[in-house]
Amino acid sequence: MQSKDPKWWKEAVVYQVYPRSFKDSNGDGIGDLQGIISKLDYIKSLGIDVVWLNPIFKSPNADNGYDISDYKSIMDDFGTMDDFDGLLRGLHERNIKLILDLVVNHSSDEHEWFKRSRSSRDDPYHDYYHWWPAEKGKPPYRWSVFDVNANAWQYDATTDAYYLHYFAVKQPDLKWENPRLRQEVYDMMHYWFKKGIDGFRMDVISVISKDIDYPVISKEILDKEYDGFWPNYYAKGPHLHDYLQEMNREVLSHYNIMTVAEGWGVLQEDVLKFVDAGRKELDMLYHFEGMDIRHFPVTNGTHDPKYDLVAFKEVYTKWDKIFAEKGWGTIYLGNHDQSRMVSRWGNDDPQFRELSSKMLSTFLLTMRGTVYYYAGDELGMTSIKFDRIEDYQDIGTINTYQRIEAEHGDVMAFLEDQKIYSRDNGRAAFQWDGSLHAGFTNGKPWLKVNPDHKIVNAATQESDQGSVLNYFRKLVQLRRQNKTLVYGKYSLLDKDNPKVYAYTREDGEKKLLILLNFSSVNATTDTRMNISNAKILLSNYNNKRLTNTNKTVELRPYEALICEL
Ligand code: TEU
Ligand code: CA
Repeated sequence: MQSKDPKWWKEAVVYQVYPRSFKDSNGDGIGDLQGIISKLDYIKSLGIDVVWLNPIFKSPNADNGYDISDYKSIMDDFGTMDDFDGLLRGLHERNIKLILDLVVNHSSDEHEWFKRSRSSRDDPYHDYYHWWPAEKGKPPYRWSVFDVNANAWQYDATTDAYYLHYFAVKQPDLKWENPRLRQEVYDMMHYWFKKGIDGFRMDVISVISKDIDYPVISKEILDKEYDGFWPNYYAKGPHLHDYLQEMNREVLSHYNIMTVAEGWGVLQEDVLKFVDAGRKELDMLYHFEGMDIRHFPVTNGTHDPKYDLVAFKEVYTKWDKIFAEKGWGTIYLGNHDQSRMVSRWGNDDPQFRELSSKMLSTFLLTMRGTVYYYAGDELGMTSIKFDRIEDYQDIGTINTYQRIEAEHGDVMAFLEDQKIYSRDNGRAAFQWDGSLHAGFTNGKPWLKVNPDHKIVNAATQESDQGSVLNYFRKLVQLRRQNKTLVYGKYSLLDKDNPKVYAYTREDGEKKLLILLNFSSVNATTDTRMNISNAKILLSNYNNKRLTNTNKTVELRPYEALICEL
C-alpha cells in the first residue's frame, strides 16, 4: 500500500506565502523577497517544514504574477536573483524546504515567445501558442475565467488569427502539443532545481493538454461550469498524462523533490492517474470540491454553520478514501484564491473568531494528507469584505463585475457575494502588529489593509500563550510527534450530525479521537464507543474537559478536542 510508504513530503506541513502581501522591505507598498527574508525566524518558529511561494517571476502583473514574461528572472517588485538565492539559503539553513509555483498552462502576452508568436505565422515561435486562423471562420466557443466577455479566443490582426486564453486576455495558453515548447519548460524546471528548490506547485496543470481540433462543445455541457466543461473537457485533454509522464522522466525523477497539482476540474475517478506512484507522474493533487461548497443564501435566515456541514464531511471523507491505498492526499481550507478560512468556514464574529480559528486549524492538522496552510490563518486573520468595487484589485472580481454590469445584471448582489468569495479577501496584507498598515509597509499598501489588525496581529499573539498563533504551533508539534495523525486510518463518526465533525485516526499503536464543534452553540455527538478512559491531548478551551455520559460527548461552541483512547 503506497499510502503507507513514509515520505518527507507526506509528513510535511506546507506554509503558503503570498509574496505580494507578506512583508514589504522598501516602502513601495508591495511585499518582496527581502521582506520574507526579514521574517524567516518567525516562519521557523511556526515549526512548518516547507514554504510554498506564489509566482515570483518577471511579470507585468495582469494576474499578480500568474502571467509570466520571463521564467528565469525575478519580478522587479519582488527583488533580484541575489535576493532569491539569499531567501533559499536562509530557508535551507533553517531546515525549511522551498517550493515554487510552476505556471505553464499559459505565459504572459509580454513573454518573448508570445511576441514572436504573434509577429508572423512563419515565425518559429508561432506554434508555441494556440492559434485559429481567421479564414476558417469564428473558432468554436471556449469559456475564459478572466475575460470580460468570458470568451477565450482573442482576435489578433497581425496574423489574422485568434489565440486561445483560458484565463485573462494577457495570459495566452502555451501549446503543449509542440515538443519544442515542452523542452523549453523542462529546461526551465531544471534551471530552478539546479538552484536547489525542493519542488513545484503546478498551476492549473490539469488543463495543459488541448484537443487541437477544437470540437464544438455542446450547449448542455457549456451551461454547466463545474460539472460541465471543466471536468468533462478542459481537464481531460487527450495527452495530459503523456505530458506528465514525460515531465517526470525528463525532469522530476532526477531530484528528491515534491510536486502538487492544482487539480481544477479533475474528477474523482481520474485523480489517481496523477498521483498513483506506479504511474510516475506527480506526488499530490489538491481538489476544489471542498471550496465548491457554498454558503446558504442569506434570505434563508440564520444558519449555524453557514453551510451544510454534513456535505462538508462527506467531501473530506470521500477524498480521504480515494487515497486509502494509493497516492496521497492534501488538505487545505484557504489560499490566495479563497477567502479567509475563519470567515468562510468558521465564525469571524469577535466572540468566536479565536475559538473557531483554532477549531479549523485542529481539523487541518489532524486529517490524513499533506497540510497546506495559508499564511495569516495562524493568526485567525479575517476576510476584508470590501463594500465598493473600487477597493478590489483582483482581475477576477473586476472583470466579472464589468461583465455583469454590461449585461445589466445585479451588480449589488455580486458585490455582496464577493464578501464571501472574492480572492482579495485572502490577499490583504499579513498583520504583523497593530501599527499603521499592520507593520506590513511604511508606504501605501497595494491593497487595503484589514482594519482589524489593531486586534488581530502577530505581535499581540506572540506574548499570549493562549493565542491562535501559539495554538497553531502546538498543533504542528503534536502532528510531528504523532505519526498516527499523518498516516493513520481515518474513520468518520456520527456522520449525519449537522453541527459536529467527529472522527478517529488510528494505526497499530494508537487511536486518536478528534471532536470538532462547527457551531456557535453547545452540541452533542454520539461517538458509539467507550471513551471513559480518553485522555485529552489538546483542546482550544482553557479549562479542558470531556463531558460525557457514556458514549455521548457535549461540546461547547467551536470546541475542538484531540483525545487519545
Ligand atoms: O487558479 C485557477 C483557478 O481556477 C482560479 O483562478 C479560480 O478562478 C479561483 O480559484 C476561483 O475562486 C490558478 C491560480 O491559483 C490563480 O491565482 C490564477 O489566477 C490562475 O490559476 C491563473 O494562473
Ligand atoms: Ca517592496
